[in-house]
Amino acid sequence: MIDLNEKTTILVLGLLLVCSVAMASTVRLMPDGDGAYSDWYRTRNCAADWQCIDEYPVSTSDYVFANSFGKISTYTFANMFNATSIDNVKLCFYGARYDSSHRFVRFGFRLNNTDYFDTTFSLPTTYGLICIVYENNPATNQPWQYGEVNNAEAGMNTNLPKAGAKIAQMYLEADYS
Ligand SMILES: [Ca+2]
Ligand SMILES: [Ca+2]
Repeated sequence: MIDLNEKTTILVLGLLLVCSVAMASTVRLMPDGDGAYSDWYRTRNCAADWQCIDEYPVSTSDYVFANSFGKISTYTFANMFNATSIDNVKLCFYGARYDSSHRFVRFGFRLNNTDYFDTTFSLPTTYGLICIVYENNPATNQPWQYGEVNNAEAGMNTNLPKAGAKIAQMYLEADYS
């Protein structure tokens, strides 16, 4: 039922799939500056907000925090180099609830001066790492381009009831080939 050309096509597609899986890499992009918003507070042992959350591996001795409605902070991140294909971008943060009555946070991106805070979490009592996977750029609903990743800000807001958290680390990870 499958003619030779179709078999060849299937074989080539299979090899391409194997090659792309084999060549996929991951780059981690740490914060390198404060973004458009900086409403969250920082512990006194870091000179700027972003310097509380930019270390890897994580240190919880410095962090940013908020425990009231309407606080937004975003950060800029180190750039990645030219990648032909980006499979996904993960927004990762190491966080804990502020206290039992301040535990919800909304995470997301700021892209081209527009906010996309679309993922809400109830954070755990003790610190934990959570990564949100964005297969597409939320501004375009298309696969990410590396220039879009480089220009992205990401962060969090407390624009919901019972909001509050401590964030000790944040970074982006891109799977690319
Ligand atoms: Ca950047
Ligand atoms: Ca920290």
